[in-house]
This record gives sequence, C-alpha cells and structure tokens, in this order.
Amino acid sequence: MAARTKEYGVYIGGEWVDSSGKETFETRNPANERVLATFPNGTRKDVERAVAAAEEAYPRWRGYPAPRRAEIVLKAALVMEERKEELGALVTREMGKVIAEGRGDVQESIDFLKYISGEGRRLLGETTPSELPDKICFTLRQPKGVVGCITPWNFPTAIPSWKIGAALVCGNTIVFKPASYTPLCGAALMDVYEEAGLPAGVLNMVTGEGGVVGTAIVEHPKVRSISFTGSVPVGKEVYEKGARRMVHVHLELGGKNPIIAMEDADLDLLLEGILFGAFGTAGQRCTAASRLIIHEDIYDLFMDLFLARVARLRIGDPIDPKVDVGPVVSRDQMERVLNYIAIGKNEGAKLLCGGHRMTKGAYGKGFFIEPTIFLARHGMRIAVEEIFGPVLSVIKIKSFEEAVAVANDVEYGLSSSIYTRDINRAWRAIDRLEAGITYINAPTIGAEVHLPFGGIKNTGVGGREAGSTAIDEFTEIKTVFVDYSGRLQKAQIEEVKPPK
Ligand code: UN1
Repeated sequence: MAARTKEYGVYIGGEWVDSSGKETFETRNPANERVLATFPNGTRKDVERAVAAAEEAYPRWRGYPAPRRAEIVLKAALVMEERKEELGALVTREMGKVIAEGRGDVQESIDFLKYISGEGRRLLGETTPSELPDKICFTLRQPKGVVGCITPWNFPTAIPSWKIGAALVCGNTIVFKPASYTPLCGAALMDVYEEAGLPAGVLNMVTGEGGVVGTAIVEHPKVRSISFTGSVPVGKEVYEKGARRMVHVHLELGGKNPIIAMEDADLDLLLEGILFGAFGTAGQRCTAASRLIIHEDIYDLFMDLFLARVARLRIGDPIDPKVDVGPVVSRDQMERVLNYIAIGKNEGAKLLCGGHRMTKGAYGKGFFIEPTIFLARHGMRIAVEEIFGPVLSVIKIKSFEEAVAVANDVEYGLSSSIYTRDINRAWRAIDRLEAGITYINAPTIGAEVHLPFGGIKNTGVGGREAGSTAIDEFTEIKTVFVDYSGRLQKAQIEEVKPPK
C-alpha cells in the first residue's frame, strides 16, 4: 500500500499547527509529477498568529547574547552537515536540480551559516573620538524586531539560509514564507533549527500564495523589515507596499547575465564555463548565463565545439548522478520557457539546437525541456528578458567596446563574465560591466557566500545579501555619545581652544 502523503500545517510558536483555512496545495517532484506532500494555503490570520508568536519571542531572543545566538546558528549548520545527503536529495526531488547541485544547495547553506555564526562575536560598529573633550562616540548594531523572509524555489535551502541565518544572529525573530514549489525544503529547515535548539517562536513558517501570505507579511504593521528574493513584478509590489509603511525592503530579483567571449578566449575553458553557466540548474538561477556575447572571429570554431557538447548532455531524472540537466521546476515554468522559445522563433532568432519539450517515455511525466540555443540579435526579447530556463541567446560582436555596450544594455545587473587572456581588458571589464558581480575566465554562477551577493538596476535594491554585508540588512545602527565631562558641552557651538 502506498504511504499516505504527509499533510503539513503551518509552523508557529515551535509547533506544526492547523491553518485557519481549509485550502491546501500539493508539492510535486518535477521529474515525474509525483506528489510529495500537502501544505496549507495559509491565510492572513495564519500570518497574524505567526507575527504574534515572533513578537512574543522577540524580547527574549534579543536579550540572549549575540555569540550565544550564533552558536545555535552554527549548530544548525552542523545538523545540516550531518543530514547533507538526505537534504540534498530532498532539494533534488522537490525542485529538480541535479543531485550534485542539490547537495551544493545544502552546502551553500552550511557554508553561510558557519560564516555568519562568526558574526555573533563581531557585529562590529565604529568607535571614534569626539570633537569635545571627555566624550566618546560609537555605534552599536541592534536587531530590527520581527522580520519577513520570502524566498524562491531555485535555491530552496540556500537562500532561506542566507536570510534566516543572518536575521537570527542579528537578534531578529522571523516569519518565513517558502516558495510554493518547495515548501518541504522549508519544513526541513524548521526541523533543522528545532534540532539546533532554537527557542519556540523565534522562527515561524507560513506556506501559501504570495498574494495572500506574502502580502499579509509585507503589510503587517509589526513586521519591521522585508527580505524578498523573486521576480521583478512581485519585487516591485513588495517594494511599494513596504514603502507605504516606511520599512526596509531588501530585494534580490532577476538577471540577464552575459558571458563575453573575446577572440583570445581559452575555448576549452569557455566551453566548460558556458555549459555550466547556461544549463546548470536547467538555467534556473538568477545568476544563470543567459547570453553568450561572442567575438565573430571565434564564433564558427567555438559553436561547433559547443553544439557537439550540448548534444551529448544527459537529460533525465536529476536524482541519477549521471544526469547533467534535470527538469524545470513546474508545468507553469515549462510553459513560460516554451513561450519564450516561441517568441524567439517569431522574432527571427535562429534556433541552433533544442527548442522543444521532451515527451518520450519517462520524459513525458516530467517537465523536461531540451537545452536550447538561439543565435539572436541584441534587442530581441529573448536576448534582454529573463527566461529562467535552459535557453541561451548567442550574440555576435566585433569588439570589446561593443561587447560591453551589449552586456550593459539590459534592465538587469546581477552577474557578468568575460573570457579573455588580455589582462588589461579583463580589468577594464571589471571596471565597466554594470553588474553586482563580475567573473574573469569563469561563468556567471557559483558565487561564494562570504562575499556580498546582489546586483544593480532592476536586479535589486536595499543592499547586498551574504558576505560581510548580510548583517546590514538585519540590524539598525544606534549611534551613542557618552559625555563624561560632567557639564553640558555643545557640539558645533562650543569653542575648544588649542593647548598652550
Ligand atoms: C540565485 O540564483 O538566486 O552564485 C542565487 C550562484 C549561487 C547563488 C545563486 N551561489 O550561482
């Protein structure tokens, strides 16, 4: 007899409890549409309960010293390390990235939690002299209070870990909404923190529709800061709603990341880089290389090598370690990507390979799309809009200047890359590429967590995640003046005479 699908509730005050609503949704394996679990379509009332629990837990969590808070976060990293195989497989089953990347997702969580737990003993401020005698000035970092973390499905443990780990070390309490394609990964994180000894109410999770649960979090008067990773249209709504309440909003949104291949590129290196950058995670990364901007002199030679390699990519069930490219996350996402492929054909881009859904045999049960490459022209929709699937637009250019101009002429600015052996040109690219991240002789994906992550233009606002900047998002700065002169000293007014 088949095991009954597990039905989850919402996680509030350290317990799985029933949602106030009756509606539920299923989370499925995108490789075969098998149902993995059922979750509630949370309600505004659920969010209110979650915020109330987070508010209640806040004074105690805030008062627990930062190094101690960080020890719990470090413990969470160690629990994840112990359970890496199981969690990696869960990521792969629920989200569809290949198993090596499923493990990588978990490893990225572990790396970040270890890194940020070190901040528990830093959370540094500034100390400065005063312009007046017998007075000292410094800053402290204080938590914001209850914060909302709304996360995407493409890094279902890593991105929540960036947000939750940093928020916790900084002393905030949290209402977390995982993406509706990956709630099981979210639930697994609740177990991890429970095992790590996180007090009840500090971290709460409500699943459901963005328009209901996400909106309720963003609009709740007690939620002091919002951290959102997702699409530009939703990001704009979150930003507007946050602005109306005058709260900090941190957005990590899309990308249309270029790899520039100059005529002096190492072609073998470029080949490995573009394969991983464009088709890793089936192109479903904000950082995915979705444009190859290539010098016309190497176009023919390189594309022969590239297309031959793409033809050999193994597409299939991502749990099989021999598979290179898995399915896209859902039917909707598949439709969206196929629609972009149709748009590309209609606007006259030349299809060099792929272009179809795979339907034969087991493929037909899941959401598999052939790795697809177009020869496009800059300005075509497929060459400037984010597709978020295994679709690459190749654009020919004649010079470095033209390459940089094309690379920059999109509304996004997350990641970027150049392959060249000319060191001066590499440095010029670092200076001129309009993006939060630039790689030299490496693809656009695979940022390390101890460095700031984020971008410019429509890619995001509100600072950078990860790295040393992660704590900026989740702390308020308190500026302190201590006057130990015993008299009223007036800054800007009192004259302080030089010593004789
Ligand atoms: C994302 O796609 O939203 O740099 C995050 C990378 C990963 C993170 C991607 N470390 O590709």
